[in-house]
Amino acid sequence: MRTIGKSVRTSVCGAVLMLMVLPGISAAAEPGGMGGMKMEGHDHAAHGGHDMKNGEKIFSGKVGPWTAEARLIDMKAQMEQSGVSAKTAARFAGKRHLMLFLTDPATGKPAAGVSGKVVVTGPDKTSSSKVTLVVMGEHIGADVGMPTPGKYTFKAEIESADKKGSATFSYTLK
Ligand SMILES: [Cu+2]
Repeated sequence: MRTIGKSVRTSVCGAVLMLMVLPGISAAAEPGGMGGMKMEGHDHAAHGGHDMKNGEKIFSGKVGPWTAEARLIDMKAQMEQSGVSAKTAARFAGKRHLMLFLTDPATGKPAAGVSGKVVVTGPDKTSSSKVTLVVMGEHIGADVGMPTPGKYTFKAEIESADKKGSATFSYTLK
């Protein structure tokens, strides 16, 4: 914990990753704590640099009226690059940060006021989880657990005040 310092904050996605993951870490250190990752209500837009298109593109196409691109960031690799200790980086093993960039095709600008949910189904197909995508500057995103290799399917449902759309895409984790 103490090794998480300024170096993390200067990394591209680091500031936000930290804030998202820290509650989980501290809770895990306390017996009986909930390891949940509550993200609602957090001001992700305040963290600059998070919108750089890093990570791996896993989808591009239409989602309802929007042009969309989905990217996945390997959080452990990201942490390693940021110079934290191997022990700290190891806490992020099996976690990916999912980002969805939605653009208004008429203006080419990031769509405003969008939110969404994604159902992630893992390789065993018997378990799925639902994550809420929260606004993080120019994208909406969430952390997803992808602990085992295989094919993951993402079913995204996106909406704004008067529009909605959905898309399904998949990613094979090696
Ligand atoms: Cu994000």
